[in-house]
Amino acid sequence: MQSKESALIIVDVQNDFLPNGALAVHDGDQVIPIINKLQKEFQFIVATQDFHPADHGSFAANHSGKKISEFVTLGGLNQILWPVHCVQGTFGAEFHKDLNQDNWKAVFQKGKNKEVDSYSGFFDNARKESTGLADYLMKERIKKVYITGLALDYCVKFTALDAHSLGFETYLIVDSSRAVNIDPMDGDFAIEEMAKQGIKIINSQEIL
Ligand code: VGL
Ligand code: ZN
Repeated sequence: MQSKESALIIVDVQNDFLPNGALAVHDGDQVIPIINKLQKEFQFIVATQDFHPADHGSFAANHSGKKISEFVTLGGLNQILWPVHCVQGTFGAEFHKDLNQDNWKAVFQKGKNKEVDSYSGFFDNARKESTGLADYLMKERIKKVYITGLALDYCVKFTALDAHSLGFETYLIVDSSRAVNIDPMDGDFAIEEMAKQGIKIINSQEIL
């Protein structure tokens, strides 16, 4: 069992990021049994949820003449365009039914402001608004965070980078995470970038 100072952060294990979902991550469903085992080792568990309004600016469908994986400017930032995904109130935004939610302390939703995307579970991409996750973890005296889920090259990576920059001792549990891999190397590059920043890359076996 991990100490009371450790938190497991489960990132975006939602139907739209799983096989047959709108923004399916290859083999995304394979993370679920591992995450359920990991949850038994943590006394403190939180989850993040990508939770967009239907008119969100990250959706290609909301920019006439633009296609998925093309770019626009959103919130003053370069924004890649995604298929419509994780729309509030839809099945795609729900957590997978096999993911154990019984011991979660809280869920932090992100991507609710249509004017800016939000990959990290802590801040939007412009770092203007916070979800409250950092204050919550600090108030609960969490010192170490273990981050896993979907997708490795987007929301997991940015959540881990923010956790590290906020001063948490940060671990990426890599075998219970999968990348979108718009470019086939994106997942590998994401791991390299996290490691270079000082995030510790581990396998679930090191905990289980
Ligand atoms: C994500 C792309 C768009 C993620 C969310 O959860 O990694 N990726 N929205
Ligand atoms: Zn999204």
